[in-house]
Amino acid sequence: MAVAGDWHADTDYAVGAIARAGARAADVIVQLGDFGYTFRPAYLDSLDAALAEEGLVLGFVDGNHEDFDWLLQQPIADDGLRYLRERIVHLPRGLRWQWGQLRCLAVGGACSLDKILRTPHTSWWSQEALSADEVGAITAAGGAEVMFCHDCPAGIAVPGSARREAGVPPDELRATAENRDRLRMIVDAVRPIRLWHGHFHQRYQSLLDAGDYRTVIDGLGRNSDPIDNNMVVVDVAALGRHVAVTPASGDGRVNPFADADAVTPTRPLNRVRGSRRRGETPA
Ligand SMILES: [Mn+2]
Repeated sequence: MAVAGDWHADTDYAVGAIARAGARAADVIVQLGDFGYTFRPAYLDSLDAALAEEGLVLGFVDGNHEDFDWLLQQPIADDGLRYLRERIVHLPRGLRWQWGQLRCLAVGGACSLDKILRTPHTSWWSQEALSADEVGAITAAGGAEVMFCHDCPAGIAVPGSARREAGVPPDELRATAENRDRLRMIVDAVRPIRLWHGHFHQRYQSLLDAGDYRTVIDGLGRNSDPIDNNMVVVDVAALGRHVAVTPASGDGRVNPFADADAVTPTRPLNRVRGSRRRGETPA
């Protein structure tokens, strides 16, 4: 699968990303929100045509910059998806599905830091934030191995936060923190091994070590970033073997050299076991 960060309704960038996902032999694209903004028909049509060209389907979680008044009016089909086009589906908050052995969960939403500059129902929508009801329903529905989100759960220091939050009114910082707290409550209940998110427009990877579970967190960049910062292509079958979630041998420390998946040695190392290919590469 290809996983892509924010596109902000940027047709050229999104079409380029879809072509890149096709060239990388991805079978499906999961986009992490700030996908459509006002969902212009021309944007959706262009992406649908590009997806058809590559034989791909795209599912997106909602971000914060989406016209929720329109999006949430679109019907949900029997399979739980909102079909905006033949090959473009919205993954509603709390949607669960299974790919191979992996149980997957979509949790969109985040709070806008620039709300003060925006107009309700025109460029800002209150439905952007996770509600307590949504948190309750999702946490009650059990575990999953993989989560696709727009926001990042509390407890992770996303690079660039100080710059991003400079000058933001305290009320909005509080709302932002509350949404991240709510997402963390979901993560504590779901205990995924991997979580991808957008929203912060930063490509980075971090480990959420909650003591009794660990989650590898991947943040992805935005449109206008180099494509490798916006999109990664991941071998779904190899997801459970990430070096940071695979129990390390012996003392329990995470040591890349203790796992043959993590390195391609130029000369034999006595701990290399077999020749498994590392399952994940940058886009
Ligand atoms: Mn964004």
